Amino acid sequence: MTDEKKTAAGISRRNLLKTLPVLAAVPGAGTFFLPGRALAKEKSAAGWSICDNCNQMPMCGIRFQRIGNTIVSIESWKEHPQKILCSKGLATLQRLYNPERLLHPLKRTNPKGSRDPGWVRISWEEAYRTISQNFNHIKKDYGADKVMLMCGDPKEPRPAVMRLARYFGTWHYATESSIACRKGTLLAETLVFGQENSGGGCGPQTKSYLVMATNGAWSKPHGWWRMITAAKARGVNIIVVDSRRTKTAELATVHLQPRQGTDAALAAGLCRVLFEEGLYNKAFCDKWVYGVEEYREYCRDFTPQRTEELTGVPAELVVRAARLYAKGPGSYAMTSQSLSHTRNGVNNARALLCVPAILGYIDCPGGALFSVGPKGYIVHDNGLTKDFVDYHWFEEHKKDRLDRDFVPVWNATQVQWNPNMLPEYVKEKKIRAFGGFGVNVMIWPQPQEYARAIRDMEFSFATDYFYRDITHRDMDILLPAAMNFERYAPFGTHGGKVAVRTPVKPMGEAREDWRIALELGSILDTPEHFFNGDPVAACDSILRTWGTDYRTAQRNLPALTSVQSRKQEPYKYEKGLLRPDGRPGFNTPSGKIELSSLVTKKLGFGTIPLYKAPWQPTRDYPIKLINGTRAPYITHSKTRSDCPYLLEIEPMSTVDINPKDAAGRGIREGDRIVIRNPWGEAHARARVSIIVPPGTAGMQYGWRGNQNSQVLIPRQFDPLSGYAPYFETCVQITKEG
Ligand SMILES: Nc1nc2c(c(=O)[nH]1)N[C@H]1C(S)=C(S)[C@@H](COP(=O)(O)OP(=O)(O)OC[C@H]3O[C@@H](n4cnc5c(=O)[nH]c(N)nc54)[C@H](O)[C@@H]3O)O[C@H]1N2
Ligand SMILES: Nc1nc2c(c(=O)[nH]1)N[C@H]1C(S)=C(S)[C@@H](COP(=O)(O)OP(=O)(O)OC[C@H]3O[C@@H](n4cnc5c(=O)[nH]c(N)nc54)[C@H](O)[C@@H]3O)O[C@H]1N2
Ligand code: SF4
Ligand SMILES: [Mo]
Repeated sequence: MTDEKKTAAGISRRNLLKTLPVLAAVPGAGTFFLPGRALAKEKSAAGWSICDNCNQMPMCGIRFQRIGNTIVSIESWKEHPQKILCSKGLATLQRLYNPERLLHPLKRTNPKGSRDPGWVRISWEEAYRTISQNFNHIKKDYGADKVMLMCGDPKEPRPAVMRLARYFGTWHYATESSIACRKGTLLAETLVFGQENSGGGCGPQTKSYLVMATNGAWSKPHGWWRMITAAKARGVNIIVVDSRRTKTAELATVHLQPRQGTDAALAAGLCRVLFEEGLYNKAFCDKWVYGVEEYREYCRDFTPQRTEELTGVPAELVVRAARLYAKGPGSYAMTSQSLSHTRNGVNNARALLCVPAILGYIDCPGGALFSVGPKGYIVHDNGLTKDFVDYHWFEEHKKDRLDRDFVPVWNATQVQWNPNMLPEYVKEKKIRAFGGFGVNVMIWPQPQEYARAIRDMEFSFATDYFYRDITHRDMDILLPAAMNFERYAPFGTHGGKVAVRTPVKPMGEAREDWRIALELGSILDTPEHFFNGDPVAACDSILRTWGTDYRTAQRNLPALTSVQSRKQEPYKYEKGLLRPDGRPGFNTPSGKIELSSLVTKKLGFGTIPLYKAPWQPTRDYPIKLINGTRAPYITHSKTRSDCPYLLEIEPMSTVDINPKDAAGRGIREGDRIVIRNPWGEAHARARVSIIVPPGTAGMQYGWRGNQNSQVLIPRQFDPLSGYAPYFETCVQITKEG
């Protein structure tokens, strides 16, 4: 890319560089720095923060050098358990000083739908006054539940925003996880095991490891990649179930490559081998697993040959993988999304979970241990603690939520609302106002319908780092969010240790999301519930229950601070440690692991996880598209414009296409291509690669304009999770022009 070339947001590289004395990237050295000549006379000091550039949770540790209030270099925080910054982590410094950042509150002055919203700068006071007047008016006239609050993929604002929803009084609180991300596969775990776990680790006693549709080499380059390469070196049998030949799959002892959306058939085939050959753990099943006979009966038809026909996985590999995995103790990794992105997604994930379940690999030494944390900590909800967000209140109001008819199983099991029918709710005036923290309408299939829903609301506001045209143009108020280097909250939790930060002052008038949520809460409700708007006091309310506080933890830096935490132990189900009533067993209706779910049965959604044939390729649309596989240097929509350094690696939407499919279409590496199906059309360029098998294409979603692949996805949802079929649609790919 030349200096003059504009990025997606219209920032030129020269423009960016002008804001800084010199900006140099030295990824090889693991340091990203700007040796500022103008700043050189002041003394430099060290500081610590946490990377948020793949939005996983408070994740990898960052050590930085500052001169005055300017951060001049960042590197890995060596005392932190997640200590190797990837390219996206190093690029957060470039994001921090990006001249396109939102730095002041803005309000629109032209009517919604105008080409130019007419943004003008306003004070924080005016912004808060406008938001509270509008929210209170809707609350008074129609009820607080007509206001929706939402966090996009950014996980860090969530506890404060959920608390805001609770005390404002709306149970219509949604996150990217209740739209499309990890809650779908966690729902599968909840139905089978009675709780979320997100897979298990691969510890010293683990002998076999089943990787269920995650390419952690690229999506979790922190601890997970180190863990699995160490496992490989120890001789652990790694079985990877992935439709593509990924970097993770290349480590595998056996790679099972099912066609997308066929995992329930593959799982039934694997279980059949385990049942028929007597390899399953009969004693464990007799005592702790419900529905074994029903599922075993169902699996009978899934002979290795039939499994091959349905999934494309060679029969002999099905048998080999089952036998190998049975040489346990074994554990498993679970994708945080890919399996749930087909119309049968939750059942595909549930079916794969039956494999470790019937082998008894759950919560045992070397198996998938259920994770534990400090008191009340919700490991997979980023809600920090149940008390902080008042889970109980959200549980009580599940029955009042709008998703009750749309996705009854979701509604019965989740505290977060699934808002995927938003366009309909807005038309019916069931939702009238919107408050979003780091939201992106492109997360949804047919995003233009959701953008219209936001436009048709009576009032809406959002906080973000940047102005995002498609999401923000029809909002009423925009608020500038402070970045990871500029905020206190939240802290990171890593087992029994917490990581806190020493932030610099935010640029412009940006404020941290927690502060915005707490200040709004103080106005809309009462300051006592919102720590008088102080994020550190809010963190302290949690940390004190764990035996420490923010300032103490800051004094311990760079060491992390140990907190009171439950110790990890196996066989928690035998000791009554998994159920709220303290009785032995799993937290399911039967008290056992449920291959046959009493929850889905009660709600009329069947019992065992059945295979349902996914959409099949046709003559007109012969290629199955995986619209959303992760690339190592991209996160969703955002890194496209915020970090020009990353954009140089991949400057436009790039689609992996198999050499056979490419040759048949006269497509060569780098050619411009068009992807079409009955729902839409998107442009991209081709990367000819064997990472995808013939008949499959893969790409990372999130590009804007005519590269927006989200228009290819229909609004047809998995009846259990309400998630869209991002990984199931069939397309035609042709050379442009
Ligand atoms: N086709 C397809 N669609 C998908 C997926 C897929 O694989 N394929 N994946 C789904 C999944 S798993 C996910 S997680 C979502 C991605 O979810 P998205 O919501 O698309 O995620 P991002 O683009 O990372 O970020 C959203 C916005 O938050 C802003 N932001 C980032 N950090 C902060 C912060 O700390 N505070 C504030 N206020 N703003 C912030 C960013 O600038 C950006 O505008 O997409 C889902 N949709
Ligand atoms: N670099 C980077 N890292 C990220 C993110 C990012 O945007 N960029 N996003 C973060 C987020 S929000 C999430 S949710 C995670 C997701 O992280 P991962 O779970 O690793 O997600 P993906 O890479 O989308 O999908 C994993 C694999 O699923 C395979 N797959 C697709 N469909 C099927 C199927 O039907 N069956 C089987 N067996 N395999 C299938 C794909 O080939 C792909 O290799 O990554 C997180 N980490
Ligand atoms: S993996 Fe990379 S982007 Fe994600 S938190 Fe770590 S350094 Fe940041
Ligand atoms: Mo996600």
